[in-house]
Amino acid sequence: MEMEGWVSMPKVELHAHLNGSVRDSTLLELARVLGEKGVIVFSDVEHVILKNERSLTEVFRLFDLIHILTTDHKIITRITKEVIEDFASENVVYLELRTTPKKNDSIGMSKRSYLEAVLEGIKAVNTVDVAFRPHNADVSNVKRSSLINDTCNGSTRKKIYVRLLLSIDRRETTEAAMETVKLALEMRNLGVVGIDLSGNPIVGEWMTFFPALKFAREQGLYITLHCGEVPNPKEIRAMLDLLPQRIGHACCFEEEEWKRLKSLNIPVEICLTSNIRTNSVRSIEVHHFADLYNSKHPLVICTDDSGVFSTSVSKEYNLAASAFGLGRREIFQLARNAIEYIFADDEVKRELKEIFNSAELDQ
Ligand code: 6MZ
Repeated sequence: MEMEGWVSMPKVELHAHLNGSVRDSTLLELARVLGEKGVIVFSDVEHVILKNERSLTEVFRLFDLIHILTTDHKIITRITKEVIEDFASENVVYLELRTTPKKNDSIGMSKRSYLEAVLEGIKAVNTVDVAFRPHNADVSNVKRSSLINDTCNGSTRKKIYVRLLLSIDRRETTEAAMETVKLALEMRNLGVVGIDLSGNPIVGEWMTFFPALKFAREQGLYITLHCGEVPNPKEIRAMLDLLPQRIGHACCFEEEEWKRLKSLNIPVEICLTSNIRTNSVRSIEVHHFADLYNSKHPLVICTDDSGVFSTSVSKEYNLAASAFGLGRREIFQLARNAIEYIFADDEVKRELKEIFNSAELDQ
């Protein structure tokens, strides 16, 4: 199938890191400005941004560079707006965007003000209607009755649901992680639905994050964890014992861990290009997608970092289809199944099902 076919299909994106999803053109523009100010040497970073294959370690070095480029409330607002518009332009109808609230005293940034800048970015989106507050909160940001392709003033408007997950970086302390969870709880009626644990998988100890994650779970926040990006059986077991509502990656699982995951039926966020580029999985032919798909384990195809890995949800669907011999119908069904694994209420699920049903009739 042509790329256009994947682009036009409604899609659900559940694993996208804000700073990993920034357009190259924006990163280059930001690098140029910082180069002129003498903060960085533009030519040094240019080739790093226009990248290719890179190891997991190099990816985390790149994130440190991206964070230098995006350190500013205004820029956080801008990239949030652009990232949502980019996903919406390829017909993602439900997006869970995750980001790590950052504290930076030198520019007067707190975790809260960082998150407020993200929320500003959501409100600034103008190519598409954005529904980001839970239904039981204020719904004035978008007409409740409007579905996708709502006709407004004679023109057709698209709609995207956006929910936020706050990430805890594995470099953080227990206190910093706890601060993120408390912030998520305070911002619940503004579309924050859950907590993610991410960052360099060889950094940090599970017991550092556990108290904050346990607290988040007890408070009813949804939890998704980067799990098994590197071999670490002890941590994988502890993570599954927390009963997260989803996990990301699951690249380095052994027999025992697969058994446990499958018996718990925890949905897996699959990021094919990311896993291959970072060498977390040797090649697409041996990717665990195939086994999970064949055993009907809940999974969802996601991008991880569409900017860093030069991908999109459409490209990931296309890759899954060609690598595993799946047709449009099967991929459509996978996207529709993902509705069950989203961190939103039944009303949103019902509306998304309607969107998929009408898209199916259009085929
Ligand atoms: C683990 C990852 C990741 O939060 O600054 N991140 N963590 N594994 C991955 N696989 C390649 N890709 C991204 O977005 C960037 C941050 O997301 C996490 C890292 O902590 C990275 O610094 P935010 O918006």
